Amino acid sequence: MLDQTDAFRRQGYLVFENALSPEDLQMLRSTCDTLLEEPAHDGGGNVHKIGLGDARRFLRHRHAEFPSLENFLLGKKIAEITSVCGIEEPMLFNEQFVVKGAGKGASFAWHQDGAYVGFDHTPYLTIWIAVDDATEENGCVYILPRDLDAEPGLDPHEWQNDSNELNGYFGTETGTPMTCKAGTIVAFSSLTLHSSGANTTDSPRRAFVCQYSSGPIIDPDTNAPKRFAKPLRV
Ligand SMILES: O=C(O)CCC(=O)C(=O)O
Repeated sequence: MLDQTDAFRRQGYLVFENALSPEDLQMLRSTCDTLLEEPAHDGGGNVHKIGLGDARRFLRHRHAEFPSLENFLLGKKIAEITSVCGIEEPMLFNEQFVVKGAGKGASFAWHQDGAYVGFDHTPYLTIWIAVDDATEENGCVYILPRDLDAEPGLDPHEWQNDSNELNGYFGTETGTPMTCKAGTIVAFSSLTLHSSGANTTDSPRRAFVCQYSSGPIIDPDTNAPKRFAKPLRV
């Protein structure tokens, strides 16, 4: 485990293949499909409206309505992953499905997740879960490996009005494609630059993203936790 924790610090991400039980994968699929029946909207953020209708949908913050999802989010598998990635006192900070529509699914520009927070905070962990197989054709995630101790900060990001997103990398590297089977977890730091491609296939590409901080992330404007601050139940 120390080796894995060290690898996470040195490259900014870890991949866990076959990480989900068939039951949890099915639960994520059915929850996502239930939410997809609702009309598409702008992604829901107060500051950043990153949704693009059916092309890039963010189905967010609904776990309290789905007890099996909440159990998963606060349960044993998440405890294992957060522990390996060095998150102490893990708390659920944020969660959302990310769905790229069939044949027209939009890409997502290079960014560090922490750039979307909007104020200084301790870096946190993003757990990205393939709900469908992820391929370069259907919009898999790409990662730029990062040594988290050598490069501990946020890079400058620019808001792009045409594509409703922040862009935080303007170089030429193409990144490492996270092609994987459904049920794989890619865990990366909120400092790790990542992007995702367009979905050119004729099926939607579903993923689930949940994020864990070490203790709450307090919004200085409200003095209250931003989004969630739910401790694990294990
Ligand atoms: O699932 C994707 O396409 C990427 C999602 C992502 O980058 C994010 O939620 O920060």
